[in-house]
Order: sequence, then structure tokens, then C-alpha cells
Amino acid sequence: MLNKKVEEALVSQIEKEAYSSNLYLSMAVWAETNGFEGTSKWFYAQADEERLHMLKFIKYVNERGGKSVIPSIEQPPSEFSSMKEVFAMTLEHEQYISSLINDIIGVCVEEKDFTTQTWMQWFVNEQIEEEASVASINDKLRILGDHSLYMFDQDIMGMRGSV
Ligand code: OFO
Repeated sequence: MLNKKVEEALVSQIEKEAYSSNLYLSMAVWAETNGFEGTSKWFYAQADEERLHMLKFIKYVNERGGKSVIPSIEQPPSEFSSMKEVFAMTLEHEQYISSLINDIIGVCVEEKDFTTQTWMQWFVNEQIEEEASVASINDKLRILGDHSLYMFDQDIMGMRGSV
């Protein structure tokens, strides 16, 4: 049976992953309606992965004797000023998610739930990959500058890590 505090921490992450998915859907829409087809594909794929993260939390909580609650989700921003802004926000968001994952692990340790702590390791690795992948996209954008966005958009799917 899942410890109450651990269950609460896991259930609160369901909303964060759902928000991540919708945030990236919103970015996909922005990219698609601004002519950046490659970038929109990247964000649609990213949104699908975030939904899978959400499902992982839902299933784990239920399997361990808890009960997942499906939350309402805050509306993400829909207007972005530039490609640079979109990816700077993405990196910041992933860093925020990594800090939440660490907090959940902190609760697991406090409550001596070492099974969930071990299970959470998958998310630790996932965040390492996602942060690295988005940071390298930000580097590429900085190097290319605003005048080579066509090339960037053509290349971006090749920069997808195994997330
Ligand atoms: Fe981006 O890994 Fe889930 O939120």
C-alpha cells in the first residue's frame, strides 16, 4: 500500500505532466501556424511523450493500491515572440520538472519508500536526457542566429534524443 504522502506527491505530478503535454502542444501549434513544420513535429512528439509520463504516474499509483485523480489543467501560453523564446521556455520548464522529480524522491526517502524511489529513477534519467537535448537545441539556435531558422527547422527532428 502506498504511503499517503508519497501518493500525494505522485498524484500532484500527474497535473504537471499533463500541463507539460499541453504546453508542448501549444508550442507545436505556434510552430505549425508560423511555417516551422519540423519544429511543430518535434513539439507534437514531445507532447505525446509527456502524456506517456502522465500515464506512468497514473498507472503506478493505481497499481500500488492508491488512486489517481485526473486534474484540471491550467491553460498554457499560446503566443510566443520567437523560436528562441520557445526553446528558452522549454529548457526552463524541463529544469522545473527535474526539480519536482527531485522533490518527490525527497518525500520517498523521508517516508522510507525505497520501492517508489527506485521506480522514480526512470524519471531522473529521462530528465537528464531531456535537459541535455533541449540545451543542445538552444546552443544550436544561438549559433545559427535568427537568419537561419529555415535550416534549424529542417534539422530539428535529427536532434531528438531518445526521450
Ligand atoms: Fe519533460 O519530462 Fe515529463 O514532464
